[in-house]
Amino acid sequence: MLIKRRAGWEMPESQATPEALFMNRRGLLGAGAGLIASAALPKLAAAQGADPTLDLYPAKKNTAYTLDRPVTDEDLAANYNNFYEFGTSKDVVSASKRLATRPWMIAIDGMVEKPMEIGIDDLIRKMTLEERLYRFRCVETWSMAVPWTGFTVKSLVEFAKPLSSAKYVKFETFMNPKVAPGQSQRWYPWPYTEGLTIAEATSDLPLMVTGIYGKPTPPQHGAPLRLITPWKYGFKSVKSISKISFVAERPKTFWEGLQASEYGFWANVNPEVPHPRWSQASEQVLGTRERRPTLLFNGYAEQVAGLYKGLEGERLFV
Ligand SMILES: Nc1nc2c(c(=O)[nH]1)N[C@H]1C(S)=C(S)[C@@H](COP(=O)(O)O)O[C@H]1N2
Ligand SMILES: [Mo]
Repeated sequence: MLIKRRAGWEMPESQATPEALFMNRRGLLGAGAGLIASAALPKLAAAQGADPTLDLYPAKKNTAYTLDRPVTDEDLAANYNNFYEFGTSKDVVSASKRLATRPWMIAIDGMVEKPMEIGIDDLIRKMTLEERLYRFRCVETWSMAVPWTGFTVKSLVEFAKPLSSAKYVKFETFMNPKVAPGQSQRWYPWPYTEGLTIAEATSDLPLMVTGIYGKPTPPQHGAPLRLITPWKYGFKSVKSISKISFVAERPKTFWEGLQASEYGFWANVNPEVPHPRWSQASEQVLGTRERRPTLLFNGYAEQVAGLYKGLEGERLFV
């Protein structure tokens, strides 16, 4: 495969996958493509009206979360995105406008007292929105700092009432290749899937994000609902979620499905554990010339290190 060389920190995650793997995937994944229930498919966007939850913004600021750097410029964050469903470049703004984010159903299923489907606006109104400033760190080594609006994953878990047999929460992005051209590339293990342990999910930091910069999330940032886990690499923060499942087995994540040696389930930020193509010792702060030293757990060690006691044998930082 021809690999186009770019400045180190700009080399995208897409270059992780050797062509051989692409070819295998193409063969393996052909069969399942027709099985998605059409009722649940997000549609192509027509002229979309005002967001039905606009009255909830700006949400109350949670001042417990502070930054060690300025907030990233809004336009910059909104025009430098990873969203492979709409292309592998950082410029997905116009392509992602094809995604109709209303109506939008979220399935909550698996090991729960009562599986359900709930409209995004009903779900949001059952939860308490708050705004938090978080650092964000992509494995490609760029970083930003943004105000997210959302509700805690912990409150979602309480709402879903999982059975004690559930050990993980699995999050899946919508699936509709007619809207998201990237999903026609069948060598990727769509739908984009991520997961957390129940212990991680019910800790304080993870957010189900519905907004950014005091407004509902624009499509390119993962509307209408995405995950944010600020102590993990950005690929954990799955966008445009349509299904949340409580399961007993560790879910196979999208990037693990592509290249397990480079992208694992845990993906906790650690400056001392390099990725094969990126030293993780420092990060490039978006919109500045500044490189800052990477911090263990992206600076959130105090809040999350305890989650990994007894798991030292795991590949916690890949
Ligand atoms: N569904 C989906 N979610 C995704 C991705 C993706 O390609 N598809 N990219 C991930 C990666 S690698 C990063 S760094 C962040 C980028 O989030 P942002 O574009 O809002 O900054 O989204 C993550 N969530
Ligand atoms: Mo990323």
